[in-house]
Amino acid sequence: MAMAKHEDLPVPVYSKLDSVYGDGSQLEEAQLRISVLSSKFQQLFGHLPQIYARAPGRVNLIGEHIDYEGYSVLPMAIRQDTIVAIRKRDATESEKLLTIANVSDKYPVCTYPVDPDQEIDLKNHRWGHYFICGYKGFHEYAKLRGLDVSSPVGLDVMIDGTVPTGSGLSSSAAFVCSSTIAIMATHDISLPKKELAQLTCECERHIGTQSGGMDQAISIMAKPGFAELIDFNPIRATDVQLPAGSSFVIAHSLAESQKAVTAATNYNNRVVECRLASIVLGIKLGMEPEEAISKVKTLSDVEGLCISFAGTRGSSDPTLAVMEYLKEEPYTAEEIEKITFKSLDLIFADSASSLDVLKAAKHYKLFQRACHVYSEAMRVYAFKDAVSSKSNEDEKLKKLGDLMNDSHHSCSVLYECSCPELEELVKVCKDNGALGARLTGAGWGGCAVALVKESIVPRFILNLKEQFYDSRIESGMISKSDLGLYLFASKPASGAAIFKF
Ligand code: NG1
Ligand code: MG
Repeated sequence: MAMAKHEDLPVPVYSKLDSVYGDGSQLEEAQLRISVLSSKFQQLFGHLPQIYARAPGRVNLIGEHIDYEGYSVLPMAIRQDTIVAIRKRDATESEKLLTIANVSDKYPVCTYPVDPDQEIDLKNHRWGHYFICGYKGFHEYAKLRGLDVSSPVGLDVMIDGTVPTGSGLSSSAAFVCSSTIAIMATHDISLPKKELAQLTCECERHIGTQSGGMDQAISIMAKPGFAELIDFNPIRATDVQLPAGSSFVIAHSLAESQKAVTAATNYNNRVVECRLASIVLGIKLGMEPEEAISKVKTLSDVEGLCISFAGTRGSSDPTLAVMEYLKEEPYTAEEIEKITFKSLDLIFADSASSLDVLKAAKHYKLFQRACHVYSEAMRVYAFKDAVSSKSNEDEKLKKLGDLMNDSHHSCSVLYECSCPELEELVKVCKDNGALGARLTGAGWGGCAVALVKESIVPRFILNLKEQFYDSRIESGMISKSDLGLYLFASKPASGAAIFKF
């Protein structure tokens, strides 16, 4: 009998923590976290939780800002995660509320009605909104599948997260995925990981960022010891064994990236620019404007058209179409509308967050954004090929490092999603022997990831401490005892899991 594929299986249910946290110091830490969670839960709600669900953060090794354009990416899960403790209230219990608490005092208790159709108040960002993303998403799914959860009951919830927030390590996806899994588990519903990855991606969009599906896919489908090549449409994960003798060091720039708050000028702005670039390219490559607007959603949708373009050029590389048909100077809205024969407001009429982008934008850098996306998509495959090539370890590592450096340069110059702190940090990494270093996640702050030979990791970390962090410790930006939260080497960790003790 053929073995079921990993992505077709449901999230595993364990009765012991060591199935996820091993048997070392991580296990001890997890035991402590669970005991704090359960006692605080009992204190607040007067009952113990029924179920715990955990989902990890991730570091993206290469493939930035291309998941929402339909291109494959290559992340790995990190050990830091979010654990959700949950109890479904009895239908007879009078109080019908979603009560979301946190073990940390930094996060005040949030309450929401049990209404699955509630709107998330995006203008007033609250940390509990991420749980509601999962709550809404679960009910949308249930409705679609005709599952009977028609009279929703209250949920008592307590969260413990160790993924640093605003760091490009996907604390948000860890939170949304663990919440969704916890809610599903209390309703005795489980589904294959690939479906859950798709669902949680849609869940997180309720927060107002038009994100791709990378973070949720890796958080749910990760396997210990492997990075994953994640493909979209449909979502699929392929194991990638990283070369021995190397390590990835994650270092925080200490600039916090508040993606949910700055979406209109940063993240969603780039999604809109990519959409406009793909529509303009579609038209230039022979589509009728109306057809391009209705059919071309992403830059990967344009690729097929480039094959016919290959006839005149001898290559179907979409960057050649970009060179030929897009101009380097930024486009004004009027210039684009002359090509599309439709106002931008009408093109994006069904997306409130895109209309926010249009209001805030002065111009649109179609050439630069498209160049980044197409070249970054090729670097992901080059990275995967280099990992599995027959060359010796040193050559492999050099190739991987070069690709990471090129990726950073493209993010910084073409996609403009870096910031001065990240530039400084990436330079410090390279000066200290990193084979490659780049920003990771959305950017505009958050972390860098550096590929470092295993043998120099301790020295490398010490040098970064001296050259980047010490002055920031002195100025009181972070405390010395917290340095380990901002600077650490990471191995590929395991994906989401449910605990029932
Ligand atoms: P971060 O900012 O690291 O959560 C975001 C998106 C990803 C991807 C990267 C850029 C969300 C939830 N995630 O990651 O889908 O587009 O930026 O590659 O918005
Ligand atoms: Mg995020």
